[in-house]
Parts: sequence; structure tokens; C-alpha cells
Amino acid sequence: MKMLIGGKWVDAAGGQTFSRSSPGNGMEVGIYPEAGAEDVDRAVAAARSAFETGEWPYMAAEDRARILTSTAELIRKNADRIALIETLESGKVISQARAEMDWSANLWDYCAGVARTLHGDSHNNLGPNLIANVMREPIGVVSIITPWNFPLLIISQKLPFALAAGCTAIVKPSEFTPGTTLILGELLMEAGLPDGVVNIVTGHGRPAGQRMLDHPGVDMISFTGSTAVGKIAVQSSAQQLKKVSLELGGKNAQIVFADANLEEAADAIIEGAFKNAGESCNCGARLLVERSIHDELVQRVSKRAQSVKVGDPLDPEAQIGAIISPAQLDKIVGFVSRAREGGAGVLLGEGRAPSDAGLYVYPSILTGVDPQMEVANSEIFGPVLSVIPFDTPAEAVAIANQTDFGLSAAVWTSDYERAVAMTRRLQAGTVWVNTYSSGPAELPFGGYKQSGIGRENGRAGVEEFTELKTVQFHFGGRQAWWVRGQR
Ligand code: TXE
Repeated sequence: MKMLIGGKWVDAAGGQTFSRSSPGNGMEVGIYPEAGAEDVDRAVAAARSAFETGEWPYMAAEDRARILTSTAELIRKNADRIALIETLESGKVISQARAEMDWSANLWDYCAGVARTLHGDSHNNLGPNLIANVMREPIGVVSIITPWNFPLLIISQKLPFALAAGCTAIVKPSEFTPGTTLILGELLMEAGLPDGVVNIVTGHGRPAGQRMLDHPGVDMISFTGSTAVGKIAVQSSAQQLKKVSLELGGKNAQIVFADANLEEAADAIIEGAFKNAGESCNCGARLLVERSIHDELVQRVSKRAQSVKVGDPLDPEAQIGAIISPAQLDKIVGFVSRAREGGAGVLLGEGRAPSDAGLYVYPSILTGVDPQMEVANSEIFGPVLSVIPFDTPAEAVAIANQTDFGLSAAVWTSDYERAVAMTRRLQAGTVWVNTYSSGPAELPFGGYKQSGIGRENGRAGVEEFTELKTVQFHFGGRQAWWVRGQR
């Protein structure tokens, strides 16, 4: 496939390419241009010109919305094709990839609505001689860098929001999963998006991604990925004081009290910890359980976990597919074996699952985890659940809040007074009560602490991509400044 720059499908200036092999079976599934700094510069120039002199930022929201709606329809129409590429490149199971297509299309639909309701404010209480408009304008050219765990879904949490606001963009998908973002580029062109509004480069973090962070022609960085690269983005942004929006890692806790519906909680714990092979920022990697029900809940969870099917991502029955890369697989296995050496009990299969060419791990449940252990604090990004008992709500809050992250948390209890008290104390951008993992397009999503900066989705998700401009209109004679006073 080729890259999309200024409405044209192009190779990298230097002619280099890279390939992607499926983590499910080791077979090559895509060859892509390896963008260098020169390609990013061309993409930024195209986005800059589409923003400065193109129609997009000033287009009636009605017309922008039409293109976003058409894109949603095209995603649905092409869902099988996109889901297949998603599965081949990411290793996620096909049933889930298919569901993510609908979820993604829904975000484009939502943004069509938000585009039309986005507006500023007007002030008419400023005295007889002044009225003012506070206008919400697009921030400009945005560098959007995405990871590999939910390729189409994550770009759909960013790009339609930026477009709804009237921004133009340069997009770089992960080097592991460029295919579906390029297909999205095709769909955007088919939907009638003007040339240069969205430019897609394929390549690695260095040099392409880094140039997207550093480029002086970029007004804003929207990044989802590792906390380490998020910090690099903040450093790079300092050069021009670009706005930065970051969605980073998590070490999310599901807190289960003795009065909870344990059957439903057990199901959500499995889903939270093992969905997408745990390669999710929202992974419910920690189970904080009230001590009196510890054994019962662990037994329920491990019984359910035993029936989770690990295997070929293309198998419609598989629930956990392949791990994205050998390095990620080693990282997961390393965490589990260090936890065992540190005294944790390991329930279920431990480590790598046998396969001739694919990258698979068994889900693990770690018991007897001390809150101070590495496994209780670091993001693993694999199907590993750490179980930590607690005795009081205050202790549960303290353990839940002790990590550097603050993305999400869940509380399971039938006592809503307790639930409300817990939600107020948990340091997390999303708190679920008696559920996990839902994420309607209407609701803001993002993290406290080192889980990120800013919010995606909802009205807040569009407002991220805007600047406020205050315009004051004076009427009547204007008093001289020395009469008026120094204001
Ligand atoms: O992420 P990277 P990796 C976490 C998770 C995982 C770890 C490493 O814990 O194990 O990060 O994953 C681009 N300038 N998350 O190494 O490197 C890169 O090309 C600009 C959590 O894959 O952050 C890709 O497009 N861009 C996360 C994107 O950053 C750079 C999802 C993400 O890659 C760059 C993924 C640079 N210097 C991993 N270096 C989540 N929040 O869900 C890399 N990139």
C-alpha cells in the first residue's frame, strides 16, 4: 500500500519500505512505505496548506458532517475487509475486530452530530457599548500518532473529532498495524474529504513519528501509546509550545466488595483482564477483593478463565489471539516469572503457549500479590490479572490510587452509597460501578496522573481540538483612555 499525502497515494521519498508479518502465524501480510523526515515535511506542508488556504476550516458544519457520516457508512460497508486486516496485523481475534468496526463507525457518526452543535458563546451583559463573541476555532494542523492495540478504534477517537472541529491532520499509525488506517484514508477520499485535510504517513517512531512531534508547522500533538513516548511528546512540544493531548497507559483496579453480584463481577473481571489479550490501556489488571470473599471470587474467576480459548485470531471461537510482537511477549512472560519468584501464586497456564509460528500466551491469574510488588504497579499489557485482598474501603482506595497511573477503575457493590463514596475518591478518568469496559461516544475518556493529558470522546473530545478566540465589538463613542481609567 502507499501513503496519502495531499490527496495523492505516494511512496516514501527515499523509496524504502517495511513489512508486517502476522503475529498469529508469522506470514507477511503487508508492505508499506517507510516514511522519513522528508515525507513528514511534505505531509505537514499539505495539511498546512489545506488549513491556511483550503475550504475545510471554514466549511459549513453541515457539509463537514455529511463527509463524517459518509465515512461512518463506508466503514460499515467495508467492515469485513477492515476487520480482516486488523486481525492479521494486530493478532486480535476476528470477532472482536468485527465489533470494533461498528464501534469505530459509531464514533464517526457521533462526530457528525457534534460538528453541527459546536459553537462559541456570546456576551451581551458587558455594558451599553460592548458585546462580545467567544468563538471556538479549529486549533490548526494536528499530528496524530496511534498505537497497535486498537488501530481503527483509536484513530476514530481522534481523527473525526479533529475534523469536526475543522482541523487538518497528519496521521501515523503504528508500524505494526498501518493497514486499516490507510484503508480509512481511502474511505475518506471516497466520502469527499478535500485533498490535504488528512495525510497518512507510515513508518516508525524514529524518524517519522519524532519529526511529527518536532515539526514547527504542527499546532497540536494527539498521541496514544506508551508513557515513555508520551513524555517525549511533551518535551518536543516545548519547542513551539504545541498543545499536547495524551492517552497513555493504565494499571486499572476492579474493586469487589462482599455484597457485589459475584457472578457478574467474575465475568467482568475476565473481560477486563483478558480482552484483547490484555493489550489495552483499560485492562483491568488488578483485582482488589474484600478479604472475606477472596477465595470464593478467585475460584469463580479462575473457573471462567479456564474456558477462555487462546488461539488463531482468525478462529471465530478464539477469545484471546496473538501477542503483537516477540518483545511484548517476552515482556509479559518476564512479569509473570518475576512475580512467581517474588512469591506470588500463579493460577492457570504460565507464560508462552506452544505454537509453531505464532505469538501466544496463556492468561495468568497471580494470587498473593503484595501491593508493593512490581506486578501490582507496572503496566504489563498482557493477559495477566493480579489479585490483592483488602479489608476496608479506605484500604481499597489507597491501593487503587497508589500507582503512577489513573486511567480507569471499577467498583462492585450493591450498596450505592458506598459506590458513590468510592467514585469520589478514586483517582481515575473513568470509574465504572457494577460494570466494566463500556465507552459510549458521548462520554469523555482519558486519564489522571501519568495516564495522560486531555480527554477524548464526548464534547470534550472535540473541544480539545479548538482554540477560543474572544472578539469584542464596541458601539458608540469611545472614551479616551485617560478618562476611562487604566483597564
Ligand atoms: O509503544 P510506543 P510500544 C504501552 C504498553 C506497551 C508499551 C510499549 O505498556 O507494552 O507501551 O508499546 C510511535 N516519536 N502502550 O513500544 O513506542 C510508534 O511508532 C513519535 C500503551 O508499541 O509508544 C507508534 O505509532 N512517535 C498504549 C506509537 O508511538 C513515536 C498503546 C506507539 O508506540 C516515537 C500502546 C517517537 N520517538 C502501547 N516512538 C495505550 N495507551 O493503549 C514511538 N512512536
